[in-house]
Formats: sequence, structure tokens, C-alpha cells
Amino acid sequence: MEQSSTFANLQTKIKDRSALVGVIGLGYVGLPFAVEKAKVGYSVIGFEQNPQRADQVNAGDNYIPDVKTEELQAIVSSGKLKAVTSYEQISQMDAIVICVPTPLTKNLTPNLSYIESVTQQLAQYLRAGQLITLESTTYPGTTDEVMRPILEQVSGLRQGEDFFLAHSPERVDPGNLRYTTKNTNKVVGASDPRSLEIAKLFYEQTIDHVVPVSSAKAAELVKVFENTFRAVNIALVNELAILCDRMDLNVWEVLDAANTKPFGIMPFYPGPGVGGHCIPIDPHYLEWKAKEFNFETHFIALAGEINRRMPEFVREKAWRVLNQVGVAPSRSTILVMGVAYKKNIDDWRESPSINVIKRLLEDHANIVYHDPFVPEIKIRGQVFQSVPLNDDEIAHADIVIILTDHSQIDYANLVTKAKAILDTRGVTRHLQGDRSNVTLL
Ligand code: SAJ
Repeated sequence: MEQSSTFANLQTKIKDRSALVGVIGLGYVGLPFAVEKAKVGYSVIGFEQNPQRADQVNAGDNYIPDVKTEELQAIVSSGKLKAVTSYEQISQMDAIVICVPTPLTKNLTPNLSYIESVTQQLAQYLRAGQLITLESTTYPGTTDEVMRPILEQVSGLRQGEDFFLAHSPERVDPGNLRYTTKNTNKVVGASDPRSLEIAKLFYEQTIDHVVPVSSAKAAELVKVFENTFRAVNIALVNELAILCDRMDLNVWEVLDAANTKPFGIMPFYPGPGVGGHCIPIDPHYLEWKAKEFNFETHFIALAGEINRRMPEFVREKAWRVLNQVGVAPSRSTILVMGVAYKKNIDDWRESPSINVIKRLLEDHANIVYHDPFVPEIKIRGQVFQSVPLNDDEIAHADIVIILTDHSQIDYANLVTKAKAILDTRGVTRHLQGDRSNVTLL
């Protein structure tokens, strides 16, 4: 097919919603995206390697809290969305969006195995007229230097002429009810103008504001910078918390007062560490790439080191509180409040709470936990079930450690009933009444 007609044909299909959309990876990014596309009339196929997840989608059984179950069920029953586990139908797709994980290895270096394996499979079926966009967070150069060569060499097709390739970083904030896939500004970049133009058109069909940048690398760096910004600022307040502990100052009072400044500041708060699949991970993708340019990203390295130190700091503070109540850690019963990596979500992967619990288990403490979002966790083969939050459980504990500040917990009752509380999230700091049994991080 002549190049310009390929391009024009794809433009038409995107505009009239007849374009077939493929989403590779139906996780916390891919499934909400697939639902948004299907809701406006596109036929969407989710290519999901996990058969259970594919079955759940096809049964309208929602597993992503940010997706409205009734919406998923409506588009699945209307036939607008289905999930498959093989790539057979990928060549029928007009637009393909890749939303696969980009984890770190144990040595904090990028693990592109998901992106590489998806790209290798995609390349076998690639045809003229397809748009491919990568949404996974990764270092600048992944789209152009890793994906493009595979796609061109295996298929013999050329980017910008036969197929189109762009990077558009995901900006999903799990649990955020205000900013959704639809109303969160979306950056998109590509290394040739036609890929950028067609990718921008594609995203504009379901996202209120699309922000084009000059290259895929710029788009990749935008996202990694966004998360580095958070990691560094969280590390700054975590370091301040450790210093305030040494200086016998209340870091929460200091930060609350600092945040009364009406300009030039942004609230970040200390905690038991940094969890999730973004902030503790993404900055190290940039740190790794920078070394190629003989450049040390000191802020990223330092932020990671400070944030990873926080679980140990919590352990030390827990020892001090146990000392005050006259119980040795090895003889203590500790009620942990919250194992999710941040409040009001159910995700406990990479959660700092797990790192704290591991350390307290090494001290032979008896650990029980309560998390309304997480019914069960497994640590080093040991299964823990969330206990009901009742006065007996609270009274039975020598210390309650608040590690995740879920909004639905009755903290006033906790303060009234608990022998001692270590609050690592500052969630009790504004409560009225006697809080002499509470130690803040
Ligand atoms: N944390 C702190 N102190 C803070 C903020 C966060 O200790 O002041 C901790 C959290 O408890 C959590 C970790 O850091 O363990 C990460 O928290 P996060 O608020 O950054 O939430 P995430 O990991 O869900 O980050 C997502 C990211 N979204 C994308 O990558 C697309 C991030 O870019 C968003 O900015 C972030 O949500 C958000 O704004 O909530």
C-alpha cells in the first residue's frame, strides 16, 4: 500500500473509530485504557499473558479498582472488549498499545525482558499501517534503540513510512478518584513526524489533553523525571525525619508549618519507605542510562539510599517504644496497621510495610496485621491474614505500628485503646485529646 494512503487510511480509521485497538498487558494501566477506548466505540482486544486475567476480563470480572465494574461488563457484553492470550489476531490491529511491567533486577538495573519479548512477538506479525505505542515507564532510548531495530529488522518495514512508533508514558495514579485515564494530560513523543502526528490523533480520541514532544526519548525522560521528582522529595523529608529524631524536633510540625508557605513549596511527608511499582523503580532506569554518558545521577542514588533506609529507622523507633512499655521485641506482640504501599489501595507489592514486618520478624516479635484492603499477605513463606480491628486485638498488642494510613480506620479509637502507638504516617497528629501514648516517626 502506498505510504501516504497507509497513513491516511489509519487516520480515517482512528477518526471514525473503526480502527481495531490492541492493548498488550491488562494491568493497572492497560485495562483502564482498554475500557476508555471501548467506551467511545473502538473494538478492543486485550493481549494478556495471564490466562486467569484474560478469563476474568471476558467474564466481566473486574480486578482493577480504578475500573468501574459496570462499565467493564457493558463493553464486554457488547463485544467491544475481549481478552486473548495469543498474538494470532495482532496483525488485524490498527493501533497497538504496550502496557507491560518494567521492573528492576536485584542490582537495581533495568529489566526490559517484558518489552523485548513483546516486541519480538509483535515484529512477527507487524504490517504496514499499524501504530505501536509504548506506555511502560523506561529509560530514554528504549523505544528508538531497543524496539525500533527489532520491529524493522524482523518485519523489513520502516518506521514512519510503513508503520508508526511512539512513546506515551502512562500517568496512572492508582486510587486517584479525581485524575483518571481520560482527564490526565498525556505526553506523546516519536522520532519521526508522521508517527507523532498519528499517535497524537489516536490519544486525542479519548484523552482531554495530549502534549506532543519532539522525540520518543523526550517522552520517556518526561515520565522518569516526574517520578524522580517524587522520589527525591520524599527522600528529602525522610532525611529530615531522621534528623528531627536526632534533634528531638517534631518533623510533622515543621513540615505542616513549612507548607503554610503559599508559594514555592509542595507537601511531601516522611513514611516507612517508598513502595509501589513506580517511585522506587523508575528513577533507577535513568540512573542506569546516565552512566552510558559517563554521568552520575547523584540525587537518584541518594534518594534511593535514604528511602530504602526508612524501614530500618522504623524498626529502631519501634524498639524504643517497646522499651518504654518495658517489653523486649522478642517477647512483644505488634499490631501492624496497614500493609498496602499507600493509603486506600489494595496493592502490597513492593510495600515498605513488608520490609518493616520482615525486620520485626527477625527480632522474633509476634506480628499481627490489620488492613481493610489486603486480606492476606505472604512473607518468606509464612501466610498472615488480616485480623479484625476490634478492641481486643488493640488491647492485646504491646504496640500498634501505623504503616499505611487508610482513611477508613478509626484512629481516635485506636489512640484511646492502644497501650502504645508508633505512627509512621503522622495520621494521628491532628487528633484531639490525650495522645501521650503516641510516638510519631
Ligand atoms: N510516599 C511517601 N511520602 C510522600 C508521598 C509518597 O512516603 O509524601 C510514599 C507512598 O506511601 C508510597 C510511595 O511513596 O509508598 C509512592 O507513593 P506515590 O504517592 O508516588 O504513589 P504511586 O507509587 O502510586 O505513584 C503514582 C505515580 N504515577 C505514575 O507513575 C504514573 C506517580 O507518578 C504519581 O505522581 C503518584 O502516583 C501520585 O501522584 O500519587
